[in-house]
Amino acid sequence: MKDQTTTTPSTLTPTYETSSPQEGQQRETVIRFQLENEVTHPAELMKSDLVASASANLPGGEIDLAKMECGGGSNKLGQLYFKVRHNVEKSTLNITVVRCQGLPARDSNIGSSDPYVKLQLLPDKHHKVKTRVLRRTLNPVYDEDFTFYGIGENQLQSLTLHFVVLCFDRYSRDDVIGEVLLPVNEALEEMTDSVDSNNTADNGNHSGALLFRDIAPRSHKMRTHGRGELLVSLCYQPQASRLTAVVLKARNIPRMDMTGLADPYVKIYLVHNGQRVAKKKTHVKKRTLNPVFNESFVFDLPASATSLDNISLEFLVLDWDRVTKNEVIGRLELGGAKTIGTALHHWNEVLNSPRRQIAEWHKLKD
Ligand SMILES: [Ca+2]
Repeated sequence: MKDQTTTTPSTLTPTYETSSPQEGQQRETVIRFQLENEVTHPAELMKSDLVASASANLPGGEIDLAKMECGGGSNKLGQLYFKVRHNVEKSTLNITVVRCQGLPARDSNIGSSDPYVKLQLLPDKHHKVKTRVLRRTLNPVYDEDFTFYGIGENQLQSLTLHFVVLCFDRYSRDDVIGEVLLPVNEALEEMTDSVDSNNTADNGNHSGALLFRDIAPRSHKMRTHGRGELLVSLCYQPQASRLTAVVLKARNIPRMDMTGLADPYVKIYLVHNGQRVAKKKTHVKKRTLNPVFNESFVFDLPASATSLDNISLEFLVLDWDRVTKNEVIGRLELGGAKTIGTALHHWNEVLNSPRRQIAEWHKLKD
């Protein structure tokens, strides 16, 4: 099992209690922390990142099997089912990740996926918890409880639940299937409504109510705001059979961290005949959306490459993350048959002006 705990930021004082799952029992992960900081821009977060999605309630706790078997409705990313409870006396917020249904198959070989769910309370993203990974299923049932301590009633309106559904990958980066964002207040109201409408209220015991949301694409915020732009400079030296790439800077990087910032760095691959033959990377620039790198990389072309005909450079801009795997923000490919737009223009300039450093801005793509 992966590490449950996260690094402690200076403004919070969390402790963790994790009990191991036993057969037939819910596993419970308890997180205690005291919010000392006030929220920075909750309203702004909501505006751009909140994904409005279908909000119909399922009757308390009941699963529509017919719907489940045909993949859970029209959303191709599936649905997430969960429960949210707040205990005023104890100042605890309890979230149960119940299950997902109709997830897309990420492993085409077996037509399945190894999904798990990450949960954090925004705006402080440092307290991530996650469910266990369930193997080879598109309808995983987790029933895992996560309790956040030290959450008073007055804090509820500034907090947002952020679920990310991922597919575990043993060999590479875990794949993000999608996400659900929901203000805590809204979730609690819906829990209450759901209980009332089903007439199962039992002295504030909301165990019968179950919320669900469509899982939205993770790229939502990137589609809205773009993936940012990258300024790179290239120089081709035919005699030395060498290509120099300078990663100068990037701008308008999307807010990967929900704190309003990102920690970008750039990976560069030299591609020959469709194969990545060399790899370099810049340093990570922490907490910025407009990083300045100014790092130069020299690529010696493969001996069999007598020109730039079958050569291209692939730039990947990634967001470094202390807790989870680094996520790709955007890509740029210079050279190669599919190059168009500014990339094609830039590449032609480089070809036509050997031994000159030529810089150009490029929009990052997915
Ligand atoms: Ca980050």
